[in-house]
Amino acid sequence: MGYNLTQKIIKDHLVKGEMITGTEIGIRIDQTLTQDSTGTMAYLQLEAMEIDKVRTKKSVAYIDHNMLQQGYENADDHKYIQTVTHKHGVYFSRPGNGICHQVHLERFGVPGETLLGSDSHTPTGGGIGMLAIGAGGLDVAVAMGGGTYYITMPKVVNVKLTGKLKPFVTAKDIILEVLRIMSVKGGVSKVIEYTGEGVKTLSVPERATITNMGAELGATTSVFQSDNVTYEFLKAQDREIVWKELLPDNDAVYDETIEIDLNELEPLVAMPHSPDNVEKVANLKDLKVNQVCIGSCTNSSYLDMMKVAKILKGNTVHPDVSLVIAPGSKQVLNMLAQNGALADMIGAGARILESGCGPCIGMGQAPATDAVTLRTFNRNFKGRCGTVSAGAYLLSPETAAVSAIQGVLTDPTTCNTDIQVIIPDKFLINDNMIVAPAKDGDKVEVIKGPNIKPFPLNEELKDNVNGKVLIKVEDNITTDHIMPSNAKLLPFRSNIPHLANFCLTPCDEQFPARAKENNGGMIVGGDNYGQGSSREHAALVPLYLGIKAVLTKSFARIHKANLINSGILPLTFSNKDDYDNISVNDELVMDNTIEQVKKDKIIVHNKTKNVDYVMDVDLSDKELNMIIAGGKINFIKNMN
Ligand code: MIC
Ligand code: SF4
Repeated sequence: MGYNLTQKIIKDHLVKGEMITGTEIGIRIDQTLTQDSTGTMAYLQLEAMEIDKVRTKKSVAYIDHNMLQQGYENADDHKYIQTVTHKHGVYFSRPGNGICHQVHLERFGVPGETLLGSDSHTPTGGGIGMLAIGAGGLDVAVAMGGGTYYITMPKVVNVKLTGKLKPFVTAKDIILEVLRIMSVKGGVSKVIEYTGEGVKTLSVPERATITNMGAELGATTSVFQSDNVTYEFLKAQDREIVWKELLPDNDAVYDETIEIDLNELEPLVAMPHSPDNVEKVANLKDLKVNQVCIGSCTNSSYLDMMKVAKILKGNTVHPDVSLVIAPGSKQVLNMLAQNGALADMIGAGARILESGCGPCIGMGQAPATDAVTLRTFNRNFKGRCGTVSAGAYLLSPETAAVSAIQGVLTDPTTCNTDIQVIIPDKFLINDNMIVAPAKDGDKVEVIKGPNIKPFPLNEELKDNVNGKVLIKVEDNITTDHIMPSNAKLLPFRSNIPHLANFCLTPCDEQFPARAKENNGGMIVGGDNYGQGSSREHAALVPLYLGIKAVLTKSFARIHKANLINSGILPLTFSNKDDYDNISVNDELVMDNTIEQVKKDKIIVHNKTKNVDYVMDVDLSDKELNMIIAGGKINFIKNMN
């Protein structure tokens, strides 16, 4: 029996366990990446673990999220990350150099290697044939120290692509189609592997658009083969030396197969407020548009930007539309500036933003009240754009650009501009915004401004865990709900006490006050609780507020790991109907907790309603020990 790509890479990196689906395995991590909004925490944790020098093949710290210096806070974070990385052997990508995933693909990604990143869109690296996984900052810090990364051996889904995309139908439409088919929880515990003849027709940036937004499926990661197309991309980046061929075996076996005929695909759009709420653009045409944003780690490559420039050239952005464009990296922006495409964008009235995440994470460009905003991004959760009443639609750069001119959502296949762009033979290579780590790290002083506060640590698990239900939320609650991020909050990513005042406020304004009044308690959630961002703040802030357990129908992968790392019990209802029978303010009691959790099940007694719930404790032995120790840092300390 042959291996698929996922199995091949895992096999090469397997340190613990066996490749048996559903069991825990440990893999060696070759590369790590962090970005600034999760990075401060990751490096504080690296320091707390007393790791002198990173032990990976390459670790890179990017500054791309927190780019509005409204006050000293962001600048403090940047200074801290720059100095701490310089000291500990990490490459530092300066603000302005671009979005982590775009730059990593261009300048660092290596086919067949593993990449762990403190950002949920790390799977972008799957476009170049990496096994690239998003995780909480603490897991990335451990990997930087040479520690093994543990995951559940995933199922592997074969998405077989046949045929070829029609003009103006794009890679974004492929991933939107996969989201339509699988939904935002369809990828949990799975790796999505793309195969079939259609793969050869897709360039590396197109493949990366698809693997990037695989995060929205809840998948562990997504991966493409490394072939001739990969070679050509790496050669144009002057990095063909790192290329190696990586193909699935002819008799590779998959757990599921989905077939998509690229010839049949049409331009698609994800409607508010979920990336899987997919509809054909043609069915929504003439929707009046107020704002169009082009960029983000999903769609900001040179290829995307050139197509947009060709569409905009000689046209004018509709008077009722604000069009903003953020090219993904300095390389892309510089090339557009040199070849005149930037002038075509500016000439049409586009507002050019710096190369960073910007509006994707609500760092500026919040749309007007009730606005319709078209975005080439990957998430359209309610309020993420900065305006709760606005509706965000996710689509391709081509659809976005054509619609920006028309002022209404427009099917781009009706356009007859020639937008053919091929990957250049040589990209513009200038790594002058990447700072290599210090040769003599000991001499580097780490600078921590007043915005950098210590992170909270949990206590050992108690034998009796009691508390009130402080909130009950529905299915698919995102980490954007649990720990909102926007221009006002992002500067406080290293200040947990401040962030705690905003925890779960999009669901219930009173939650932080109630949690404080009651000295903590429990959270009750539905299915896929904690989907979305990798931010461990969505666990650290509940920890700070005294949350002891989260009871749900099911969890999203990264958030569950972050809860365990923080020593908060993640429990799932054995009988999902029990969810209906639990209310806010109910008093819950767990007796003999330690004894019970070891048995994979725990009885939670609802004192108010006088009923018992059987909760599943789905933890590996290692995770169980972390929970008992009061989180990963305590667990590591106890081992030493
Ligand atoms: C996101 O897209 O939600 C973010 C902001 O990039 C997050 C990371 C963070 O919250 O800092 C992610 O995707 O992990
Ligand atoms: Fe940045 Fe948006 Fe990508 Fe997150 S999804 S890394 S905020 S561009």
